[in-house]
Amino acid sequence: MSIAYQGVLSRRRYVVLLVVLMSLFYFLQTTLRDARPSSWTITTPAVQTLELQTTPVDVSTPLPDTPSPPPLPGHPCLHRERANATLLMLARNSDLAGAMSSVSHVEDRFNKHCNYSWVFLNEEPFSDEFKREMSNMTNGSVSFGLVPKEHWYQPQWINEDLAKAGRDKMVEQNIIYAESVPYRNMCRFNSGYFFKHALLQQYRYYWRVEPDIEYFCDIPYDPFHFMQENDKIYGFTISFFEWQPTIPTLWANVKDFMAKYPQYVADDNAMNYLSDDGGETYNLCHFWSNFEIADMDFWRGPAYTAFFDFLESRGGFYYERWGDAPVHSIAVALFAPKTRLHFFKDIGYRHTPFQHCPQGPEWKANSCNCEQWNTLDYRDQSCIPRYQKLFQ
Ligand SMILES: Nc1nc2c(ncn2[C@@H]2O[C@H](COP(=O)(O)OP(=O)(O)OP(=O)(O)O)[C@@H](O)[C@H]2O)c(=O)[nH]1
Ligand SMILES: *[C@@H]1O[C@H](CO)[C@@H](O)[C@H](O)[C@H]1NC(C)=O
Ligand SMILES: *[C@@H]1O[C@H](CO)[C@@H](O)[C@H](O)[C@H]1NC(C)=O
Ligand SMILES: *[C@@H]1O[C@H](CO)[C@@H](O)[C@H](O)[C@H]1NC(C)=O
Ligand SMILES: *[C@@H]1O[C@H](CO)[C@@H](O)[C@H](O)[C@H]1NC(C)=O
Ligand SMILES: [Mg+2]
Repeated sequence: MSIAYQGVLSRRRYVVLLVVLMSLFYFLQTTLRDARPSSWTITTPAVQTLELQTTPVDVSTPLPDTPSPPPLPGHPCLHRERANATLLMLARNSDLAGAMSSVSHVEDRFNKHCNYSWVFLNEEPFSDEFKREMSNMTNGSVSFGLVPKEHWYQPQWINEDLAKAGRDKMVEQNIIYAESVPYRNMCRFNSGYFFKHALLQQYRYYWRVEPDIEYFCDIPYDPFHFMQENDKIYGFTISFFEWQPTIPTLWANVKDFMAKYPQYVADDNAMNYLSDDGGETYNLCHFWSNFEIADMDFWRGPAYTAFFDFLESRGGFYYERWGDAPVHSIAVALFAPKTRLHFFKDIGYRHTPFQHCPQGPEWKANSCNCEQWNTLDYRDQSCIPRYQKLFQ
């Protein structure tokens, strides 16, 4: 399937969705005008929803954390060496069309200027077609890695009867991917193993890219250099609430871990992003990990190694359905000072069904092609208000 054909399909779908959402938006704007929040509302919804809420919201200028670098003449990699970093995609051979679409977005908006390498990982060998198509889409070096079996499949020591009971319970609760073991393999791999892959040992930073994502804006600076120069370990674009039934005992285990290893809990951490009662309960906020620009040396370090090993020993990746998003988010929020996190608010990004569209002057400067009202940031569903409150 050609990229052009994919583009037409997704454009048509996007237009239909846009029309539906806009009608809803205008309907709600007129009928719910009195309910308009005067400032950010901080509430935990009882039920998570996969649809963008369309109630009008205040999209006033966000509070600054670390500002983006000022625009430089020319492109982001002019007269500059590449950072110690790679683009990274985990994919199946069947993801080819979506993978091509994602790579073309990243190349077009950023990497055609820089030639950062791409690493593709899969628990099965990539097809010749997949390798040929990907190699043709970038001038960066491209490598294809096989995930070792012990980093992917459900370990022998997991009690399959218990795991099956956990999956069945989630099916009853209508949880997405409730019955899927491969999905659990993927979440566990992305939580604790990808950065151990041989092909990634030579790199410090990675930028995670999934099939079928979109970038809306030019990225006029190098986010890897930004991370390094500002001592950041974790960058995100979208933050909202996790589905509680996928992680019933995760927070209890996090509390056990903190009690056992208090030395890993950072001073000036971002606990108030994760919890509204000082750590007693988890408010379900997490960074959506399908976009991540992060430092693998943090994942490889003592705090995260101890944390992942502890969670792994509890079996929750299989008995429940712990996601790599809450696991990563909880770790970076607790085991590093909050100043080492970064909201890439100038990077326009979509992973269906949510997107982040820049609100400031960079929308125009960076040739964004998203609708500014269509952004998750200030909805009741978003955790960005809690993140920004950390820096008030
Ligand atoms: N090799 C391989 N990659 C997988 C597998 N399952 C998921 N992935 C990849 O893991 C990442 C996350 O999987 P997704 O299926 O996108 O999960 P999601 O983002 O929670 O859900 P979607 O809404 O379906 O996108 C993507 O990069 C997928 O390509 C698998 O069984 N094998
Ligand atoms: C990227 O690769 C192309 C083709 O090899 C080359 O012409 C270009 O100068 C490279 N750019 C950078 C920044 O490495
Ligand atoms: C991709 O393939 C086309 C022709 O098939 C070729 O002209 C082009 O140079 C290739 N691009 C890269 C980056 O390899
Ligand atoms: C690779 O670099 C060449 C020379 O700069 C350029 O013409 C071509 O478009 C680039 N290919 C891709 C896929 O960026
Ligand atoms: C890049 O980072 C990795 C991980 O920290 C390190 O092992 C490697 O030596 C670094 N490479 C360079 C060229 O600095
Ligand atoms: Mg996905």
